[in-house]
Amino acid sequence: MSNRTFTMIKPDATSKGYTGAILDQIIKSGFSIKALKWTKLTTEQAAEFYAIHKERPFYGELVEFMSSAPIIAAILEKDNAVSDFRKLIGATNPAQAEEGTIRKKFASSVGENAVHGSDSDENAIIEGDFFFSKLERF
Ligand code: FUP
Repeated sequence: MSNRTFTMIKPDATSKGYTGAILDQIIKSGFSIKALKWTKLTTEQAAEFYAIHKERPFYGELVEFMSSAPIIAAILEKDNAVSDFRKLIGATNPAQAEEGTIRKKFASSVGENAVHGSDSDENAIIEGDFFFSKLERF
């Protein structure tokens, strides 16, 4: 079990000014930041990042949304990081997310759901490597 996960604060949340509050909740929940970047994905980069969902009906919308405004990308560290972070963010659909979770507080729909959290240790590594070089993580 790895102690690192990868997250993005998505365009809906950065546009609404939730970046600081979300980072604050992440840090107060015991995660430490090992890499952090404010950037904006091109449609090509968003398409590559979400290539695993290529066949899903929402893929085009997802790629367009994820490249519509700046995002925060980060690598986070904590014991049991992947699973604890998924608990902290809540269900993909904010309507089903538990009270107090980041998606319950800051997300508006299943598409515009404020944050991404890796779903496995393997994907956490792949996703972190997508955004960060060795020189950018500590
Ligand atoms: P999650 O792992 O919770 O981010 O959710 P998924 O891997 O199932 O979905 C990845 C992203 O696709 C979600 F963050 C938002 C988007 N999505 C939609 O836009 N519509 C859907 O019906 C399901 C997911």
